[in-house]
Amino acid sequence: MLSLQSLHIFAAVVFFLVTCHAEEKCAGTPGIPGTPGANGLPGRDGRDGMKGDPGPPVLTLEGKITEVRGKILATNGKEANFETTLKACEHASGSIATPKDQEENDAILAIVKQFNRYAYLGIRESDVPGEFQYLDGKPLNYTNWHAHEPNGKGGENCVEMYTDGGWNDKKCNQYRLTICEF
Ligand SMILES: [Ca+2]
Repeated sequence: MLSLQSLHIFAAVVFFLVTCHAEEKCAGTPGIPGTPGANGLPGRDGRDGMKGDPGPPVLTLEGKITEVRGKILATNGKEANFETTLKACEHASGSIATPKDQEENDAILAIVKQFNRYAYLGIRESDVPGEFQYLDGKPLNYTNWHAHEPNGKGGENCVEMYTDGGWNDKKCNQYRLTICEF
């Protein structure tokens, strides 16, 4: 049985996924050439979107959506730079995936592994080089840095998740799997 809040979240997630299918605007700026591999995925999604009835889109969510303690994590399967990822998530009334503990990190990792693509997280370097914080400026209460990371010292302002769940500070202009939370 779904609560009203769950329905709102579900609607936001479906909007996020279906909108991306229809408009194909979630893969970054058209001016920068994408890799051929990245272009292949949106094509498959497009066929699903054309069916239009509520059944098939739900089926396509398998592996794209997971839930941890009421927080829903979803990917549209697209790769985008950090800023574009932020916009895509906000456009869907969500925000970029931000692991606040091991359980949430594992849930994001499940999607990262499913797509075998690194993903940006909702964490950014502060004004102090080497110190990272949440996007609202609050200090991190959980970290899962990969060995010898962070090592950018002011030159790598974003954070990506590796396919083993470890974090790496990274430049913000790379193409990474878009994962939002709702
Ligand atoms: Ca690094």
